[in-house]
Amino acid sequence: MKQRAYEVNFDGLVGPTHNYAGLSTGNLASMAYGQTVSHPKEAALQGLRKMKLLLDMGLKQGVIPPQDRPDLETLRRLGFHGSDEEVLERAQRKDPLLLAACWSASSMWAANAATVSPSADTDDGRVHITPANLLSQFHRSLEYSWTARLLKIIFPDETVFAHHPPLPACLQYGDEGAANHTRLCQTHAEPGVELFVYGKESVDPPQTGSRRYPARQTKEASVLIARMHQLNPERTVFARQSSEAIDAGVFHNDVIAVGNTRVFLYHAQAFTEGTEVLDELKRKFARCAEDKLVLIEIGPDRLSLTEAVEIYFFNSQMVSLPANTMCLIVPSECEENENARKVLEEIVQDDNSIQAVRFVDTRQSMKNGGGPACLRLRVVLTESEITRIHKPVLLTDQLYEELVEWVERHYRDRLHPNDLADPNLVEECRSALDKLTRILKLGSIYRFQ
Ligand code: SUG
Repeated sequence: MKQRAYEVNFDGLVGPTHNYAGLSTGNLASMAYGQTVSHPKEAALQGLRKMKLLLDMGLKQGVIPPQDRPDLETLRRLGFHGSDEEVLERAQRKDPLLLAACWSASSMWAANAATVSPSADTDDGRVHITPANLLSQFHRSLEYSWTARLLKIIFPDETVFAHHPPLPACLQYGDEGAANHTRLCQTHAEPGVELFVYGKESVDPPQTGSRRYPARQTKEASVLIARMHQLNPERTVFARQSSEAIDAGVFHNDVIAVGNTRVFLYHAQAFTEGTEVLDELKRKFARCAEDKLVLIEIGPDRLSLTEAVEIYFFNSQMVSLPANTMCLIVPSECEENENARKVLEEIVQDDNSIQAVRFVDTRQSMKNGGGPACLRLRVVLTESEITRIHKPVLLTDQLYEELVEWVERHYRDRLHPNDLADPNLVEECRSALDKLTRILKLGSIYRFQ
């Protein structure tokens, strides 16, 4: 008999250096809130509460620890010398944006950590994992080498987990991970259709594509990942984001579409040649599933692109509950928006398995352009694969309590980009992360350890 499989959401734990530096062009929230005060403690607690909510719903939830910041090694490589204190002070004076990039807690958006294909979809029956190179933003490109090491620690057994290196670091292969990847299937245990969404292609003639803001994911990257993951072309779909969407602030596809098992919820303006994409999805889905694919399209008359981006309506998590129904975990900004409330009511009334909506407060993350779905990396695992992972990162009631206490003890209430030259903050972060590795039983994973 086929083993059961579960979607395990691994959320990025918000790091103690969570700040608003305005680093991401095309991410409207990051641009709007840059250089304002952040609240790291509240940010981390909001993230933990969301994880606990899923745990309480009977779902499996994992934790991905934050990266070691500031990245002093990079600051030194880029020409700032002296003691730690001198490096910080000089970088603050000469290049405050570079300094902020090296302090960014951006690895919290675990949807960008990697692309993961479950074993049911791959030729060799292993779970395939490719860390994203995140080339399009300098501060995010600092994440991938450590992410690759960490994922090998969390998913250690190479007979079960196939780890690929991040794609070569060149523009043509810009990859942003699972934020542009959706899997549709009958049940998590069965082979599914993997949808890869990209924003540009290197053969694009000049003057095509988005005008106001840059596209991040390339088609070449998506195609390479599908090949490396040994996916069946009959169950793989590539779709291009519409330039309109990118120019409205949709820097990743998970800002405008979300899917789970046999349900796909998306905005009508999400894709270029949307009708062809949906036809291909339906056709390929029909070959591997008993049920029909449920497509929930939201047109601009119900929610405009601008509004959808403002409240991150589609950056919701769509999860299967143990009782065979689904729940949408939606940013609390949607609760305050009349159009969004109406659309949600209609979705729940329609015949589509989604029977509940839960609003979550992720406002601290949202001010940097990261909603509930950005904070998690979905990993579909069979029962026996779950037994092969590093289990101390799986959330339990006790781990939740320990992490809350750890945040309360180590995190600052407020942080402004001007605070990033403070050498005390370096020590505070190291002592926090050192303690965290003990809580999560990870050994010495940080450079300073
Ligand atoms: O890459 N923001 C992140 C948000 C990532 C959201 N992820 C998904 N949609 N899956 C980004 O733009 C802002 C950092 C700053 O401005 O301080 C930032 O990196």
